[in-house]
Amino acid sequence: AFYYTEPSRTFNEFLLLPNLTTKECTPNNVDLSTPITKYKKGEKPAISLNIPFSSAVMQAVSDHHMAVALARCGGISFIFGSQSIESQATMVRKAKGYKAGFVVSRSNLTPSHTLKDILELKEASGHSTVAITEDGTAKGKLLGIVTGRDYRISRDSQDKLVSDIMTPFSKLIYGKSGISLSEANDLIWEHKLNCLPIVDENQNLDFLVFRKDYDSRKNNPLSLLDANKSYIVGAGINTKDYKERVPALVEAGVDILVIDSSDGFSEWQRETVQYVKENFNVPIGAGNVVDKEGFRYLVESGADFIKVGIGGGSICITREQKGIGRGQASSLIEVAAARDEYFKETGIYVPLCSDGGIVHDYHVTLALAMGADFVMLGRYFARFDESPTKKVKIGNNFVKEYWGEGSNRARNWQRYDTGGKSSLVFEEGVDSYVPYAGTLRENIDRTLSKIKSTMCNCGSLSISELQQKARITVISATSLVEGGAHDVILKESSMAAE
Ligand code: MZP
Repeated sequence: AFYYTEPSRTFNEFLLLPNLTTKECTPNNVDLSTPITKYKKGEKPAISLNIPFSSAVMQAVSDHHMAVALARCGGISFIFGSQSIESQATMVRKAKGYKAGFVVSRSNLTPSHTLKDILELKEASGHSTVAITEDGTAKGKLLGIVTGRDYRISRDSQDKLVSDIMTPFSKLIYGKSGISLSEANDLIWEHKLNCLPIVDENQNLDFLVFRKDYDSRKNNPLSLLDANKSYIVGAGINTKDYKERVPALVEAGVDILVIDSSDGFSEWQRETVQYVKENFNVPIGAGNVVDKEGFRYLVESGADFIKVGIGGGSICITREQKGIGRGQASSLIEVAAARDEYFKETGIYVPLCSDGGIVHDYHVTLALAMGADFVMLGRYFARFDESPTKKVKIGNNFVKEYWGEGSNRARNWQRYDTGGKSSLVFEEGVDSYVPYAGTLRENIDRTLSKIKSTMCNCGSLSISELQQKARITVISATSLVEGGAHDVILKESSMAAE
């Protein structure tokens, strides 16, 4: 046997040291955009994200609702593959079908309604509702109401609503998430567009509302806004039924695939990657691996990004059950070095996704500093309203259900198969609860603020700059204690926040 001299380490064992923070190094100036598909030096990746976050390929995490919510924030979901091909393709189709806008409904609306009535309606329904008036002011004649896409009546028949109901009032032209209201106003002014921008709760453009006589063929603002009509959506596949699953997902409009496996260093993965590369023009990630050999094997098979991590997931018991795996930080450090070496040799940059084991927000920053281009999280997203699982009250607290793909509940045997029976022979994951944490948007905004702030401490305005400049130290067990509140008597309010 070969023995590693270094122990296998987790994110908890590291800290970042600050570098000089220059005056222009402020959180507002930090750019978190990141590549997720390989690219040649000097060229641009086919797909990049605005924030380095992806949600896990899990039943309890990534369905079409999560995909839309996370894409709206600039990240990506990989819709879970442990379901029938038809239902996964339907989820992809739904997520792709959701446009970056809302639907208009005239139900309950008569010409005599005032803006006040509409606002009351909004309160009563609990949905985000915006009134559209002829001149865009509260005094103008009411043209229509715009409701959130979760508006009950519209949920199953959005397309019909858009064609039947919206048209008489006004035309919606979809905008691009991530454009701020002031940028939108600049564009509107510059191109003399006679329209009303509708923004989301963060003052980012959701869409533009035009008068119904607006001729978008002559002057299509989409071309003026460098815009995607739909969100970027990923999906997980396995190495068993890929010849049937991949065509259906591609037909449904999937943008990127990932092979979801607990151990990706296998000939099955090579065959799956090669099949996709030979037959489709859709990028595919592979994994999971924890070392240089696994990285090389999958990249040389053609993978567009590599997923790193075995056994670090919060619901994972693979290390206990089978005795394989590696501390997430050690895996990432070795694979990132292999990626950099490969880049030097070939001029091809292969993005890395650090998957599993992120517990604290700062673990994301550490993962990026250690060479990850984006992270994949399960537990983190499972806590939010947008995850597909039930919210339950236990004692005085709300929790959400969260179970592993290798648990008896998910029975995703394809993820763990090493050849043999087509069934889950023993469990590698648990069924659990996680504390309910509210909406994805409010939580991710807080996490992003922390990441940006740490990046400023490290004097870095982008992820690649952080990767180059970061200075990281291993910490001792006693300095870990020093890092939390210590030697004080905590007041109750602080204990609750702990
Ligand atoms: P976490 O964010 O909850 O710590 O980890 C999520 C990751 O755990 C997933 O992306 C996946 O790689 C892994 N996972 C999912 N199911 C299991 C299991 O049942 C698992 N063992 O390890």
